Amino acid sequence: MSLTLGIIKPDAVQSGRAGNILAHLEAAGFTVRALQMTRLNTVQAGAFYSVHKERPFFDSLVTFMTSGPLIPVVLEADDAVMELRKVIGATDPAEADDGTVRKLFAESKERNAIHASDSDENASAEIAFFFSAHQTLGL
Ligand code: FUP
Repeated sequence: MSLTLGIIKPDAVQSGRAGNILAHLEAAGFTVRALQMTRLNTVQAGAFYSVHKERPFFDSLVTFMTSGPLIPVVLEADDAVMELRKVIGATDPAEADDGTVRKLFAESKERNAIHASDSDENASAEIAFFFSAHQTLGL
């Protein structure tokens, strides 16, 4: 078993889809190991997406990610990083496979409902970004 970080993004929280997305992830075989609702400020969102800081969509992405509450969730499964990437689908919901979270729940390429870590290394760093030691003691 391994861990990954998912984030139910502000669009999905605001539109009342968070519970359905969590249910979808559990039905897909993930176990929720830690979860919180929080908000990011501009510095925090910029740091989280710093890999994209030179991209034209960066400022808009940061504005979106700071627009409301979001729900980081630590998920466990066999090959969790790869499995969650499969279950969420392509970045743009218009290109996502049927049955994926983004196809079912996302509004657009930017407002795309969910984030998933893209490597084990990034999963560890992203879990530590949102969860402190006492929240992950059992992991
Ligand atoms: P993903 O790993 O599928 O979340 O996608 P990326 O890491 O490539 O992009 C991170 C986020 O930037 C996406 F979730 C949405 C946003 N983005 C845009 O808004 N426009 C783009 O053209 C690409 C990404």
